[in-house]
Amino acid sequence: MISEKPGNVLLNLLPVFIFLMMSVLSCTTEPPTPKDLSKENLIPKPVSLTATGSSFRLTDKTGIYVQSPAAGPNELTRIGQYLADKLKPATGFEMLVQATGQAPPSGHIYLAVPSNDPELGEEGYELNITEEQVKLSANTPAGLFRGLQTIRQLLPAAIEREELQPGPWEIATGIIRDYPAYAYRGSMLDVSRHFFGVEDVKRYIDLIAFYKMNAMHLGLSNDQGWRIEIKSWPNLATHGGSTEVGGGKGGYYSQEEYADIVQYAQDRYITIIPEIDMPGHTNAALASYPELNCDGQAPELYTGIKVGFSTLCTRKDITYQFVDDVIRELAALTPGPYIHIGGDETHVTATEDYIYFINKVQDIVNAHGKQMAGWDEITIASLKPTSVAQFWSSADHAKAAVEQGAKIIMSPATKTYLDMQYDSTTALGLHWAAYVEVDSAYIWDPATFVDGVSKEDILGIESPLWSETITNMDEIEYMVFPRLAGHAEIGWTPAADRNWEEYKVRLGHHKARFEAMGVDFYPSGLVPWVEAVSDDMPLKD
Ligand code: TNX
Repeated sequence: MISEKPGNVLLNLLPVFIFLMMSVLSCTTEPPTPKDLSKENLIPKPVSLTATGSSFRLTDKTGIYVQSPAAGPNELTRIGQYLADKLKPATGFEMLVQATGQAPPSGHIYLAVPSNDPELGEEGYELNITEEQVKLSANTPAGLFRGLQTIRQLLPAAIEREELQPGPWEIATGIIRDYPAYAYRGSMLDVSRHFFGVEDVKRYIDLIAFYKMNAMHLGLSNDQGWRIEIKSWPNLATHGGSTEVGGGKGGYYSQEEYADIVQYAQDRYITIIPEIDMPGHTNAALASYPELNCDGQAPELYTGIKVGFSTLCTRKDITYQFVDDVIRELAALTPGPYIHIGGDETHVTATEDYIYFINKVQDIVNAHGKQMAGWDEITIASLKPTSVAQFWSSADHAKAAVEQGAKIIMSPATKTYLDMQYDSTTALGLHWAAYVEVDSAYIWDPATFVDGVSKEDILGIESPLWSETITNMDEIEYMVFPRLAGHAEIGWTPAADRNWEEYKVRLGHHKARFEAMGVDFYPSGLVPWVEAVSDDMPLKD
């Protein structure tokens, strides 16, 4: 054992000393620092903002008040506690969360619902910041939750750090009124080509929540793996989930673990959209149960990255018994409205068999109380207006959705596929659709991308991360960031307010936030990255 030298002990105490000094300073009644709300680098950019030039300062006396009893004190208290927990590590402040029937005293954060403000809709919020109070109001708890992300972004980036930081913790004063352009703003993580555990999925959820997304699509099955326990067909997970691309050990979520993910997402007002891909992309299921194959022979498990070679046997009754059991168990675990049935790249399914299959599966999904979502190929079947087509490449399929009155989720591969390489030097990912640099991922408009598909036909936008080449959380983050921030803005901010030249400057300031959150990101040469300012730096490494 090496004993510590006295000098080292003093050095180790330095952060504590600085913190004590800052605490003393923050207790004195200094005048508020002038600050310009319009210079803050918010992503997504808010719909409207008025700056009033001063600031509100968080101190160890600041509390969080939630309006009670509206919408049930428990839910609002939980949201207030979420904010308190986010702010605590870096500030060291133990913010007390308390319910109140009246306007709270000066010096605090106040969360209020409902605000009966139709313009704000389901997820909008109004943030009214004065020297005396930060008041966040919304029609719904979901709206408050989105607004809390704005409060995080208005604080110095160091607020995201896990260790104590010096502050000061000031928020520019003014009024923000903000609400999303599209109802659906999501991302997909393919957990089947490579398996990612519960903690990785939760981190992904937290990261998309920071950019106000509200949907997380999980690719739970594919040729290379089946990742969710199905109690009535147990081999799906135990055998079908036992490997992954490259031959690693794979894995699957037990129903309890999956329910935990769903709850974690729900607490962040994020809907989980589970996908079981069929009738193609089914080798893992076919390998687990021979009776699902037309010839009754189970194939070997598959660990390569080819697509389009497998199909369920669409004319066997047992196939629909299987689909019914899987959808029933999944629907019971799914509070959200959609079950995604894949339906893509069925190169070895005859077209008439494919249409027959999708029509039957749509009925099964509906019978279990859910709406069917599927990749754009499903539009060649007879879609109900409640079904949703996810556009990834075919304009004709997108138009077929519109003709049938079904809504569209926009995921053009050339713009939103997060597994597409940034350029020819990117080590991870693929490039069959395009190289997608950070500017290209941002510069497009869902409402004009496909001729004949307009904003009213579109539910929203989603960025999928396919995981053939992605094996761990660092690699996930590198492909997702910073492109996902741009996709989040496309889904939230009106098209007329979006401009790459202005956006890239705001994005440049998010470098400090990525670093504070420990997010591994691609430092594109197209973005004017801004180094963290000194008060955003950690006190120690
Ligand atoms: C196409 S897009 C696929 C996926 C692959 C992806 C790789 C779509 C609906 N299917 O199976 O993982 O390309 O980029």
